[in-house]
Amino acid sequence: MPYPFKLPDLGYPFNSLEPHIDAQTMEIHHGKHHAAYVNNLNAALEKHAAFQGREVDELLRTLSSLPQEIQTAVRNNGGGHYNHTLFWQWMTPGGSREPSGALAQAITAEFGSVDKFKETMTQAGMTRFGSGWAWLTLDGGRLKVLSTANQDNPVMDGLLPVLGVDVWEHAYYLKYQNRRADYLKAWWNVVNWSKVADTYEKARQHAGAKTR
Ligand code: MN3
Repeated sequence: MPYPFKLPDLGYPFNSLEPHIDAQTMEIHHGKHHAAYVNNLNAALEKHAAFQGREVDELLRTLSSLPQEIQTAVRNNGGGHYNHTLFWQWMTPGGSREPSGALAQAITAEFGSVDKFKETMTQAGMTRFGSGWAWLTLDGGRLKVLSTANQDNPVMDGLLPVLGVDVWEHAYYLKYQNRRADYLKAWWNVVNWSKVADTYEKARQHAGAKTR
């Protein structure tokens, strides 16, 4: 849905990712941080009717075509809205399921094993200095782990994310304080692998369409 963008429902109760992600963090992260990205994105587009028909991913792919005075606001807040909308879906209560099917095969082919992949993505999150995200993306038909600063994401480089994890302090500080490693270790317990399989399939179709 394009402008005016709306805060999507979380899809599960704030406390349902306990003990891995605490309820208060989820409530503030969704109800304050994500809500602010949505409100600020709408505010940026308010006086720019020509761009109000664009979906958020389209805005992020076409940042350089936007009026210069709103590019930074759309990048940060549109990125924030896009990233968090997926992030909530990439988590699920009672997780601990492993990838299966084509996704598991691709992960094993690229990284050697699911555990090696988790190590690689955790490392990307650990080495991102300051605020940002670690991503699994599909680039040139191959799975690739990378990280971005702030609310940047693979969409801005013409790719689609397969999986992403928020490593801003607001994602973990209440429960884990400065222990980002503990947060990332716990986070793997709530990954929604069936949703990741969906976003992998979308990324494959997107990559296939680009090369045709
Ligand atoms: Mn966040």
